[in-house]
Amino acid sequence: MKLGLGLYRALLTPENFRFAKQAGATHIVAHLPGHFTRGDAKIITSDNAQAGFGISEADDPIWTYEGLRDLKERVNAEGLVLEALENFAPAHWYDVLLDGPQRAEQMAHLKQIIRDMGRAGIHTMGYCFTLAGVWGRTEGPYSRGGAHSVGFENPPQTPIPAGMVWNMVYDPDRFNPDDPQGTVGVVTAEQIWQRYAAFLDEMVPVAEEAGVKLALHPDDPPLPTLRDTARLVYHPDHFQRVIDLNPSPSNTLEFCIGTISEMPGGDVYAAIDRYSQAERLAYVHLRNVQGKAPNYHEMFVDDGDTDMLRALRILHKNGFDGVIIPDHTPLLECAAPWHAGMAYALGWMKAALTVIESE
Ligand SMILES: [Mn+2]
Repeated sequence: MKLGLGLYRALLTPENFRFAKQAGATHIVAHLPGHFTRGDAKIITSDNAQAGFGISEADDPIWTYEGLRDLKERVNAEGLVLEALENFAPAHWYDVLLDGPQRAEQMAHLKQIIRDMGRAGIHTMGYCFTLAGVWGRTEGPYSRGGAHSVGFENPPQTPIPAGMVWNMVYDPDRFNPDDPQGTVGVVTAEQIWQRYAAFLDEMVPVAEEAGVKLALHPDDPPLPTLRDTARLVYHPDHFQRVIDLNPSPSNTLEFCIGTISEMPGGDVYAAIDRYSQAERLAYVHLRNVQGKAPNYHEMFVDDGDTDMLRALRILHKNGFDGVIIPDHTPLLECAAPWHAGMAYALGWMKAALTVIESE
């Protein structure tokens, strides 16, 4: 297995690439949409603001062939591999998710992104096919020693305001959380699976030709519906339905152990065993959690419901040789909370891999 670090858009700097390398990582996953920074010190993947994770920008030049090629060159220049991109910008595919009037145009753009990735030599695209996205999280001193992390505490749910999808605003003119100009409305399980199947049917052949794997992240929080919209993968068995939709090796999983452990009725070890044996994991998010949806808190990697050493041993036993990254981690109380949290997780993971691979 290989150790990687996920970096948000604003963190894709030479300094952070060197930080990753110094902490033992060899691979980078670039999470492109989103504004997960507030000030220099505080970076946490939660936002109580009504605008969710912020405004999704459609015209970020990183999404062109040249932008992707330059990103890869910058990562390579520090002696690292750019393993994957994570998540299309909501502004690029809201009507794919909503089955709206610009769907065809947006699908054509997503296909172009996949072709450009292949041409630039970036071979995995992580994505999450979700309408409500990661919504409703709280933030507090939930982790060991009062370290700040995020959680979900079964909040009262409001419909998704028009102009928002994936917990980001794609149309600032329409979006008004105080006086919504309509809502996304109810989306049934049948509708979301239909939309997802249509997406896969069109995207998988393009991904195969480009030499790119599409890697689906499960719904976080894993609930049957969120804000009136049905979710795809909220139990480990649902991954099988995803695979059965299209057996292509380009149809893979962004295997988030944190989200899986939050799934009511799921067995995280059985799920890891099943899907790693099936060789369906593109890469792995390692995150520990206490509790299950709809009530859980994120914890340090060594301090939650999942025995991470056992989880990693199962991956190793099944020959998984891909990249594992810390997902999110609690913030360590110091001058660089996010970096310290990530360095802690990476150090623990590197030690765990050293032990497992020497057994
Ligand atoms: Mn994840």
